[in-house]
Amino acid sequence: MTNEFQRELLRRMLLGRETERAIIEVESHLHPSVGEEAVIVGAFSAIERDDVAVPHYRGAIVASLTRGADIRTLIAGVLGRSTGPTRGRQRGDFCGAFAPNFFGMFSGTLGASIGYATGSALASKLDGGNQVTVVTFGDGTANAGILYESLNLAAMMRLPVIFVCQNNQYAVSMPAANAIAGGNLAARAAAFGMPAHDVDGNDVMAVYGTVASAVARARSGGGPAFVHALTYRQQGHFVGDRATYRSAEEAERWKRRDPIDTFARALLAKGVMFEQEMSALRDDVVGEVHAAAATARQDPMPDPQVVTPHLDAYAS
Ligand SMILES: Cc1ncc(C[n+]2csc(CCOP(=O)(O)OP(=O)(O)O)c2C)c(N)n1
Repeated sequence: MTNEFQRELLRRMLLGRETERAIIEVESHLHPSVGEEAVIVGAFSAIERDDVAVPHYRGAIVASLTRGADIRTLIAGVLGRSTGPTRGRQRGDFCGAFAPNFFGMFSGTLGASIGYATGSALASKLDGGNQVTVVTFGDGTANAGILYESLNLAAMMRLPVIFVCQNNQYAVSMPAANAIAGGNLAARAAAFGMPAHDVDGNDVMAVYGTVASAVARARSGGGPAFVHALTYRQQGHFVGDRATYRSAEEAERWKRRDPIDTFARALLAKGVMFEQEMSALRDDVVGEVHAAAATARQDPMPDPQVVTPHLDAYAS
């Protein structure tokens, strides 16, 4: 992997984290993905422009930016401004950007997006195209029945889809350790006869490498694969959740393994980047995000007539 690409992976993680931080200053309807950026950036950097991205709702913003979404429009959309992609009809972090080959969690129903991803891979296969779909989902969502229907169909039809479990160890307040029978998600997927990998979800290079090989295999007709990436949700389930259901020591231990800090340290140690270059990169990212957020925040909220036209029917 080139030095330039390693720097780009770091930039994407910084950009995602800083964007969530800027949004949280004004909007509390957000499910922070702080600590999980290596899975999101690693997985969605491993596909090409024409491939299909189906992100978990947590991290949809980071995934959108990784796929090249316009940051100002993205922030305006999350803030429900009239300049957003739906002109204010949709707000919040579930959908990320509205972009080609990008599926948000449009229904609010967890697991549905695994079905969209499998359908997308089926469409690529039926069309004779060579698009690959990558889908991410949480450990809680990994217990949904639709995952197992999808693994079965994908394996039987050798569909070009990579299932990536972004295991942040909690589903709201439920620890994964108390919810996953057998305790081994990769073993479940392997039972469907597809390659299943366990990867360090705080190591962006490891996630990228594992997903990129699975994508190459799928593109050449080898069928689906499953990647279980273990990471940690550093913040609460939503902004304002104080996460009192877990110990401060546990959170602190994982914070020391923060994926951005560890990758930044590794790039410095390997001489891929120098201190000055890295602080310039951080400053650039902060500047870009703050310029975009400042202008998006000034944008008007939508006209109530635009977002609730149906209310007229009740008024008359
Ligand atoms: C089918 C369904 N069941 C329950 C919910 C409520 N719900 C929203 S987020 C969440 C936790 C999901 O956990 P996980 O898949 O691990 O993702 P994380 O929030 O940890 O990123 C739950 C249960 C939902 N949205 N959809």
